[in-house]
Formats: sequence, structure tokens, C-alpha cells
Amino acid sequence: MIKNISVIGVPMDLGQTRRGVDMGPSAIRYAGIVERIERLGIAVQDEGNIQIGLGERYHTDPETNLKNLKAVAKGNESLAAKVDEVIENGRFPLVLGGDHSIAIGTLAGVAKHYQNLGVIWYDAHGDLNTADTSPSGNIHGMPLAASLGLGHEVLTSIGGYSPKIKPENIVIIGARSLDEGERELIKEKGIKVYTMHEIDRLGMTKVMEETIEYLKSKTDGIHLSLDLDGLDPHDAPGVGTPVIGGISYRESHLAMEMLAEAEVITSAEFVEVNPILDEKNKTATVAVALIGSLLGDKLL
Ligand code: 6HN
Ligand code: MN
Ligand code: MN
Ligand code: MN
Repeated sequence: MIKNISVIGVPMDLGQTRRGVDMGPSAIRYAGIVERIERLGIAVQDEGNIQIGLGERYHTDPETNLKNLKAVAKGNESLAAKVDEVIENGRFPLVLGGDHSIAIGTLAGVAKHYQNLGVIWYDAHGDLNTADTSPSGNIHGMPLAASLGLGHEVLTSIGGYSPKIKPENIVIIGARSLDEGERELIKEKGIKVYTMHEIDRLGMTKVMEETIEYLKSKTDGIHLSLDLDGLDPHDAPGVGTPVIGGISYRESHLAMEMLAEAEVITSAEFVEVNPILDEKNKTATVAVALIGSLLGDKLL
């Protein structure tokens, strides 16, 4: 049972180029995240937001093509320290984004507390680019690679150690937009991926049973990094990089419910909610509902 949750907001929008995702934490709070958790009888503390600096905004490094590297790194260092402190205090970190570049900081804060941290990466994308393979220079497409120790040293060294995770402890779920370099890396490292094809073919029940089975025995904790664009844009329209043909609202609930039942998740983040692109705060509301299921809420 997950108890004593610390909510950490990260108003980061520098890992990509569509403004508004910095308002994600506010939108999720407005959708009632704290009340939702309290209704489950779980103690929760809102730790407020990590400060994201304004310096060096909209700067592209001419050599690496990396966008806003310094400001992204600085915010992630602060986040890593906060997440570390929360875990140190015996609490469960629930990080709210913000663009997905914040997973670098979250994982930096989490992974030092585990020998073999498992990661479930629920996303339309692989987020396995480096400066060399990225088509955009956007750091939100790189956090999983950076956490594996691949890419620019400023990103891989966040938290003061590298790597944070091992390729065999990762499961990607929902992938349907992978760049060439990401596909190569997945094959080279043998990373387990359930693309939309496998989800269609096996069904979400089997995908989650296999995922839990795959990670449970060899890991001592599992982090859930849930990018709302893993869901279909019909159900989660308020995201910066929507991809048609995604995971449904109900399949996502089923996934969260199965994780709750298995009692395996030790930290989590919900990212890429952009209220400017949303329809009446729908995506933040979906995030809150999914968090409810992840924390053990049942329909009956
Ligand atoms: N996300 N693969 C594309 C890129 O620019 O590297 C898209 C990345 C999206 C990242 O959604 O967190
Ligand atoms: Mn520590
Ligand atoms: Mn994504
Ligand atoms: Mn992502």
C-alpha cells in the first residue's frame, strides 16, 4: 500500500518548444489531485513547485543543437534533490510535469535509493534520443537515454552519478512514434517495448501481467513515468506531441489498477499536461483519475 505521498510540481517547459506545459502542475491541482488522494484515505502533502529559472531561455547550442540545456539541467538538479529528500523522509514522490525532460531529475533522485530500479515508461515515444540522434534538439525526447548514461554529460551527470538505470530494467508501453536512432538503441540494448501493435494484439491485461512479471523479480523498486501522450489524443488532447492511435482511457485505467493490485510502484510521475492545448482541463482530469486508480481506488 502506498502511503504518505508528497506531490511535487515541476513547471518545466524548456525541454520542448510548445509553451503552456509549465502550467501542467497547476492544471492537475485544479483538477483536484490532493482531494482525490485524500478521499482514498492516504496522507498527502503538497510540496509546491520546483523553481524553474528564466535564465538562458530559448537558447540553442550551435554545436550540439540542444535547446535550453543549462536551464533544463538546473531545474532537474533541484528536482533530483527534492525527490531524494522526500524518499529520505520515507515518503512516496508523486511528480507532476511539466515536460518529460523532468524525468531526468526524478530518476536522479529516485535511483540512488535502489540497486535495481525498474522503470515503466508509458509513452507514445521512446524518449531515447541523444543530441546526435534527436530530430528536434528537444530534451524532452532524451530523458530515458540520459538516465541510461547516454548523451550530453550535463544531462547524464545530473544528481552527481551515472547511469541511473539499466536497459534490462525498463519496459516501454504505448510506443508508436520512434525515431531511427531510438529503434537502433532499443535493439542494441535489448530494451523491452510493448508498441501499440502488441497492445492491440495481446490486450492490456496480458501486457501488464507480462510487464509486472518481467520487472518484479529482478528489481527492488519500480518507477512509473507516465507521459499523457501515451494515451490517445481523443482521451488526452492537452499534450504537446500528440500521436494518433494511442492507448485508451479504459486501457490506461486497467493498467493503473493492475499496478495497484500488484503493489509494485515505489514512485511516479505524470507529465506533458499542457492546459493551453487542452479541452476544458480534460487531460489534467484524466491524469487525476489515473492517479486515483494507481493508488488503489476501485470502481466498487
Ligand atoms: N515526449 N522523438 C521526438 C523528439 O523530438 O525527440 C518527440 C519526443 C517527444 C517527447 O513526448 O516526452
Ligand atoms: Mn538519499
Ligand atoms: Mn511522449
Ligand atoms: Mn515522453
